[in-house]
Amino acid sequence: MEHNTRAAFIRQMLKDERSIEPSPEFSYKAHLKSRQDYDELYRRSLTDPDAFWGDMAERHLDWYRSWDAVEEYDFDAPRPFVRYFRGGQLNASYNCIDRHLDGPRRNKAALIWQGEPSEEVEVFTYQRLHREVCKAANVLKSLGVQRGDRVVLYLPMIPQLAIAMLACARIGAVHCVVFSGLSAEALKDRIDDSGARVVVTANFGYRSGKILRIKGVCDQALAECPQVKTCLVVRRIEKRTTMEPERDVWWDDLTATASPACEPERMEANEPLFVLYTSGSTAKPKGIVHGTGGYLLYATLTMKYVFDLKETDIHWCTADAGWITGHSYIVYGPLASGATSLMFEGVPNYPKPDRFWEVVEKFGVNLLYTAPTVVRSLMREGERWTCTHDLSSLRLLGSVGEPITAKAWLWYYSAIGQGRCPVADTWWQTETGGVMITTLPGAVDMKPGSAALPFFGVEPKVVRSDGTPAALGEPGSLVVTRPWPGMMQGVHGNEQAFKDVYFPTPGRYVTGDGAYCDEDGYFWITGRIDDVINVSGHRLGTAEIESALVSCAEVAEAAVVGCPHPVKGEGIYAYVTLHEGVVVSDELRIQLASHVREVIGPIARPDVVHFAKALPKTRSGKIMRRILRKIAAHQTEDLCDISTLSEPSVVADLIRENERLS
Ligand code: 6R9
Repeated sequence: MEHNTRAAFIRQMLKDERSIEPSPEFSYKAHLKSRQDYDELYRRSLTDPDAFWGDMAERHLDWYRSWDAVEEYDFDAPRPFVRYFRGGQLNASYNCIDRHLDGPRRNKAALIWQGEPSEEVEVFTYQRLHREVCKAANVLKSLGVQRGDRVVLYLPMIPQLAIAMLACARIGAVHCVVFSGLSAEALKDRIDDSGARVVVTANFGYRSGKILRIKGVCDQALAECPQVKTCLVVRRIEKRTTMEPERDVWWDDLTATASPACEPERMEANEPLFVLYTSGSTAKPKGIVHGTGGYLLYATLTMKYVFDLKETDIHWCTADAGWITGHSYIVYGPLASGATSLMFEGVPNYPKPDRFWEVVEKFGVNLLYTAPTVVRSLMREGERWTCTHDLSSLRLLGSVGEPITAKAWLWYYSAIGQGRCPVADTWWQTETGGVMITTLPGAVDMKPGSAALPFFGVEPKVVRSDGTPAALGEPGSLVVTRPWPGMMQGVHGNEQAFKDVYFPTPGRYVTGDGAYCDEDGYFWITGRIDDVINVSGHRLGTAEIESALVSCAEVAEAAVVGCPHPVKGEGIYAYVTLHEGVVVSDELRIQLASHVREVIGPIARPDVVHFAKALPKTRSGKIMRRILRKIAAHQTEDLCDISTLSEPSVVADLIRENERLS
């Protein structure tokens, strides 16, 4: 589609608000070919979940021992729980690797790694991956790691991250991947909370042409974690690295002599596969625990149906493996399916804004799964970056991480997909393990901006604050009324949080997102309704940022809210009151923003630091965030009811300062 035709198409579509049918060519070859196919399976998944999941688990995974019960749960109990395939035994690494070695997949590329430097490419066939994972597993064992032990992986997007995850899975250890962009303090908190004694890291990493001191950050964290006895260091870049002789060992040295054979542990289906930390409405990030059997089945099935995965596809999920999207759709989903997964170390706009399209062309990528923030930023760069590349290999486009506007959706569909590829918007969370709401490609019509319909077994509902069902089109809180196999099993070391955060009212899992449902049963996600902000698809708890701010001596009180941002989706807007006598200055503004960056990581750096004389509070002393959000978004005409404010003049001051800042 030429630029002008496309611009007209987008304008027209935005006006018409029409839905788009999948192309007949796509549907003809898809796993699900029609709405009827979807309806049928969806109905079966709800009417007889035991038969449905049992059948799927037999067909899609290899088990050492079958299960005694398929689905058991209680959302109402004082200690809610969920279990799948009780008594069943399997190993995730066996399912991701070994079982593909007997047939033609043996020499198929499992993982293709593209480093940030264009010339750095590595291909791991299933056979090679098996060897590398076994060696790493034996190394972990030699360091004393046992079944059930947690291992923290603080690694950039290099193959050793996937290898280390699978090595943990192989020996029954629980990996806790910490995104390598997080700070030393954030890493330290996670190491402490996880109880890990072994940490795996890399000496350096690349980002946008710069060298990151990953080991340096890790050292800083480990200085305060005396319980960590060993740090295994991957040599990502040949460069002088300080090693702590008592603690640090090189990955290369140990794997070089390790045996390439390691028998996988037989894990009960509900033994934990991993813990992944995520932000919530509390200051402390929560370690989300996922089990083995249910999670792996859910990742595998969603991989197949949501991405319409075919044997010959090259699947590229552009997320970092340090987040759930990478866990499920770079590592576990694709590999358990015997697919080829592309792992990319770089960023979309370095060295030029066509890096993604260059990678798509270079490897002939078929399935591309990325985030709206990437789509928006590349849309801004204009089409001169896309039109010079051959994107004809693309078959399907996916989106995840935050709501995608109809405009960005239509650009993605028409400029990248050339109107040929279905776009699967996929709504889900760290807690849900895999995709929950999506347009099953090929089967159902797409509505730009809507995440569409529930995946098999998922029963979402929109409810009002009193718990009653919302009417069609009425926004409310998105809840899920029954379990699904990818569902989290708990919060690491904090049983109470599992109940308090996710089951505040009995009987339903609360997502923290707002949504409404239209007359066709399509879900439209409106964003978080709790104290979480979504910056470029990264979840940040406002409480976490506030606690970083108040840890500065100058700060008396802080309130952080999200504000609209053209590229990041949401930006971070921090209201700060200072102690008596502290002088307001731009230096202090920068100092506070940098402090948050230090404490949490670069993604958490506030976009705006607003010094306020006072914050708007209710008479009972609660900060009125609703008002702060409106001021940050310049929506001051409709501040609604401020009658409960203890000091109404505070608001006028805030509005004045906000206008000055913008
Ligand atoms: C997979 C992932 C989860 C939060 C979630 C929601 C937002 C994710 C979305 C979306 C609208 C989509 N979110 N996908 N909102 N449409 N397609 O991103 O997990 O990092 O835990 O974030 O992201 O607000 O609650 P996680």
